[in-house]
Amino acid sequence: MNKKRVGIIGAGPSGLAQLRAFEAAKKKGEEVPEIVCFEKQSNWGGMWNYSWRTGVGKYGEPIHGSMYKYLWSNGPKECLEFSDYSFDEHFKKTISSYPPRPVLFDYIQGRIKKDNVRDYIRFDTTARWVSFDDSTKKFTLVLDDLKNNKTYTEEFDYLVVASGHFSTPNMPYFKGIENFPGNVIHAHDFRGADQYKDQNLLLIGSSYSAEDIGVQCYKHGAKSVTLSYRTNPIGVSWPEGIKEMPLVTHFEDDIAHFNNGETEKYDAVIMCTGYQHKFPFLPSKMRLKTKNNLYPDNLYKGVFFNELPQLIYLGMQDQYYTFNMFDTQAWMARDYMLGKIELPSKEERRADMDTWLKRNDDLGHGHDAVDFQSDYIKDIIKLSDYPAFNIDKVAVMFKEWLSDKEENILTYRDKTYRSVVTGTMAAEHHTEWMDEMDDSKERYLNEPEEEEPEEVKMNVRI
Ligand code: FAD
Ligand code: NA7
Repeated sequence: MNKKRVGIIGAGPSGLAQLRAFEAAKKKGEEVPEIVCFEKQSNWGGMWNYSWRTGVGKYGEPIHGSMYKYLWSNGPKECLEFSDYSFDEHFKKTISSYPPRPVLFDYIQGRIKKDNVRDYIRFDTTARWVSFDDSTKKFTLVLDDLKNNKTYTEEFDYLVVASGHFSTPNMPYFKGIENFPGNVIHAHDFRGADQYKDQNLLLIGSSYSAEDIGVQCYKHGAKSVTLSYRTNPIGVSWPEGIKEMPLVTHFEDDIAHFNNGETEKYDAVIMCTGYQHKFPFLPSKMRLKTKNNLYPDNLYKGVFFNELPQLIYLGMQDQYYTFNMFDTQAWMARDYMLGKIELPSKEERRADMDTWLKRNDDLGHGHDAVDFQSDYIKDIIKLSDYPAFNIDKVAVMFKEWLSDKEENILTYRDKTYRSVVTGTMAAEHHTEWMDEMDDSKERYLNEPEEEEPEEVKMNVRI
């Protein structure tokens, strides 16, 4: 009999989790299907694979990356640690709770390099279109080999969509913005705070991007930062130089008008207005249609597309948990594809989703939302052999993280947390985050040499 075939779109943390899940089964002697992962970039890591480019890449594909220079983890690393590959195992030393992007990228790669899964990935290959044949129950993928400028098709029994959902900007229009004389971009194209030094900046939005880009620009020398909110302000106690204002109504040249009647002049605008779930390679009936929230509708157990469970989506929820959630999803999805998990009827799946959707509708912010996602992970982790980790303790850490940010948005990254995987307490970083202008892995992992005292230097000169 022919082996079943699994196609994975995307080699970011979610797609890599799927590859790792199959490798784990293989190591236990289980027979696994033939797997091919398609990645439109030249390397793995998804968002964590930093791109200095904006707009399009060297083959004319839209740039996927939304991360920027000086990006540091925005939550404690202890909340995302792989439970089968600890930070201690990777770095062989104790590191702080909030590493910069290159350090987390290194960690992601460390686990996957242990297995020879790179061979499963076809880089520089974009999934262009998907169709499903109801009689053969197979997917046909139209793929573009970008390097060789060639289109070809392949058939799969299961399709895993791991293409991420923080890449296609949601870019609202505000009257008069077309005449704004300064720079107007979306957070997706923000590549670092340097260029905003000495500027008066307006950021529209009041979630993670607005918070972090605002703080980054403040840290790197912006003259002032205003965050404009539509529904709720972020509401932490901001330092002098950052403030929150209600929503912009319109612009007159470089002047923004706010809906409380106030006006202010700005040098640049950054839309921190979130992202669209965008799947240009999927026909409407297979496409997940959702806003960014903790329980997108039509995904049973958060991953199986209810109309067609052979179509699996990973990492499509808004995220408190990241790497460890993608893992629990990927392990469960693997066991379904291996025939070890049988799904209930479509109606039963609908009823299960409805229960979660109802709870999601009634959710408050903060702690409630953390508990919701923790319960979701508890619900699915029991379906596979993904190594258990103390989810309740991670939930407590998330809640402390929320309080740390409220207490001081500039210093929360100096706090340390204890790993639920190894029990190790994180080290304090050698430099306080507000004084740390270098986000390189080398600088992060090595204690900087102490500056010679001034009198020694003077002696040398004499
Ligand atoms: P992605 O990382 O987006 O990877 C998707 C992959 O699919 C990409 O490699 C892409 O090239 C590929 N792809 C897309 N379409 C196609 C196609 N048609 N054909 C082939 N390949 C395709 N999480 C944290 O835990 N901590 C943080 O501090 C943090 N900070 C963040 C900051 C920013 C600015 C953003 C945008 C996100 C941040 N996140 C953070 C969340 C982050 O999205 C996740 O950590 C993680 O990257 C999601 O993994 P993913 O694999 O689902 O998606
Ligand atoms: P989010 O978390 O989806 O937040 C989007 C924000 O944009 C949110 O505050 C929205 O306000 C706001 N928004 C959306 N549309 C508008 C309009 N039209 N006008 C004003 N404000 C608007 O996206 P982020 O980019 O912050 O975070 C995504 C990921 O990137 C996250 O995982 C981080 O780790 C990094 P609302 O509250 O809906 O009124």
